[in-house]
Amino acid sequence: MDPGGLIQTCLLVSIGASVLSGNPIGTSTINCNGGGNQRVGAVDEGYTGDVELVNGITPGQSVKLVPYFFPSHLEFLELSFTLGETTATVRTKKPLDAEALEDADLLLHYSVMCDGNADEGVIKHNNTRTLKVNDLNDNGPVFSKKLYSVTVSEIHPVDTEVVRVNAVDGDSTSANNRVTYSTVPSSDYFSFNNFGAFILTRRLNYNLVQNFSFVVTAEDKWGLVDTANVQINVEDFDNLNPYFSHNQYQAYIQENEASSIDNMQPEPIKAQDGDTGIDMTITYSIRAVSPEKYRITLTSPTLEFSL
Ligand SMILES: [Ca+2]
Ligand SMILES: [Ca+2]
Ligand SMILES: [Ca+2]
Ligand SMILES: [Ca+2]
Repeated sequence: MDPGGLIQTCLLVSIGASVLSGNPIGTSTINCNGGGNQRVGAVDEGYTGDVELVNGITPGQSVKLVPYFFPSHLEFLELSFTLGETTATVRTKKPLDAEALEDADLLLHYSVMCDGNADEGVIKHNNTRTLKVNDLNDNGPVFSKKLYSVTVSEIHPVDTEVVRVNAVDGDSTSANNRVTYSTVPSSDYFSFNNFGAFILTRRLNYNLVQNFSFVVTAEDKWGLVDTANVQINVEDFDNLNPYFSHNQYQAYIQENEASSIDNMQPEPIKAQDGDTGIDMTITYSIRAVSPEKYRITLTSPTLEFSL
């Protein structure tokens, strides 16, 4: 067998094994005399395990983990170190979360400090570290409400917005947190745009449709979804006239008699308002009497006939 091929094979096995064994993401050598800063590397969020192996600690020198810029970042980390040893290990206390690092550009900041004796006037130098935490798509969109219910007047202007839904995806990069919206069923009355807004596309008519129901879906690029319901209730507006059920009403009255007319045919005079969703008061009046020498008065809406 070719010896070169054998070496190559062994190396591949060795690299594979080191990943599986959970080696630290980065290694460094501490500088207790002047401090320093270093990028540890990058890792996907959710990672748990060793982050950094710190070498070069002088026997007897103590080191500690301290915050750098973002005190909250230390909630993810702890330092494993025993006095007298020359290495220390920074490891996770809990899974790394990209969303918790949004203010820091997804960089986890910390510092390993040489913990000199303050009484001796030793300067404690920061050895600052940054670890890039890659965002994964571990959040789906979430609607701000499960039910959006609005009431809109039937005279609401066409081409204007009626209601807008909103879903937020908690991921920290646009690749993972961009949301697209869709709705069912489609409607002749509304268009639905990708900002989550329902736009009225034709005049509403309370007498035809009193409410609309939709299901909206918000989806991120990787197929995580949330749904919500939208209810649009139409409110009647006083835009229609009252109308009589008959064109003509008839009654007979005895000669030389003044009385109330209560045998109206085909039925007592009654008008109804064209607007069915609001209780508008209807008032009646008599425009003209013919022949003019007779007088008819109206007592809502019974007719009183007088000579
Ligand atoms: Ca997360
Ligand atoms: Ca994420
Ligand atoms: Ca997402
Ligand atoms: Ca109306």
